[in-house]
Amino acid sequence: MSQELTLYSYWRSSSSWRVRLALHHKGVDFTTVPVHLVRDGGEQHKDAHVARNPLRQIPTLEVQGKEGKRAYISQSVAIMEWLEEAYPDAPSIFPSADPLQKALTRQLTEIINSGTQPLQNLNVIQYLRDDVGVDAKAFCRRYIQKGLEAYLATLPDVSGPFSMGEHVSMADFCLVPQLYNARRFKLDLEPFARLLAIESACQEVEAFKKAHPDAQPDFDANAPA
Ligand SMILES: N[C@@H](CCC(=O)N[C@@H](CS)C(=O)NCC(=O)O)C(=O)O
Repeated sequence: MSQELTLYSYWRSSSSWRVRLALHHKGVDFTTVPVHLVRDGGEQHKDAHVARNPLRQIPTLEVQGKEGKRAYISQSVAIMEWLEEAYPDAPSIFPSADPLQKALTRQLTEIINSGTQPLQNLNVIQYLRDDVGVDAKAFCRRYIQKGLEAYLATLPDVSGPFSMGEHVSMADFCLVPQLYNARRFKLDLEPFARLLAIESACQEVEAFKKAHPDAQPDFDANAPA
């Protein structure tokens, strides 16, 4: 399938990073349109973006819909699953076609996607900090820790450097950005040696180099931590 894809993204958005990983892993060309999550109150709240993503989040992928109309897909996991189906001949985001291996990959994916990242998202931090008046960073750190503990405990007993064994997968696409966020929230990662070893293996893979926040067109070296 050949079509123009546009990714609405922010350089250090972990969910956008997952999608960049899947795109580079599959070798699919795309154009990045940065949506700055902080500047000017946050571009995710502008009408043009809300029309693309009513939850006021990124990523959103703009694709070719029916009869040449553009369509928008939000939710990083839905986007990665769409890529898998739209580009079946490109490298898979699953370790194998075996249904159990796919389910185990999705399980790890959801530990990050549903069980961890939403509890440390920007709008949650802003609400806790500005409206509730609690230590938002401590809250986020707690839930990132719980998420990573669950991920570690759930990892299958397989040989190979990646979460699902010999093949990089969608689970790794979620884990690596979440570890980056863990560092931003100053979580002690010492108890997570196996996760750090997976991260090191991933960092050697070309897709991970291309998708890294520092390599994005909107990367800002002076952004506050
Ligand atoms: N489940 C969603 C999560 C998307 C999400 O939380 N995006 C964050 C950046 S990583 C965002 O846009 N936050 C904006 C805000 O909180 O205002 C997905 O996987 O795409």
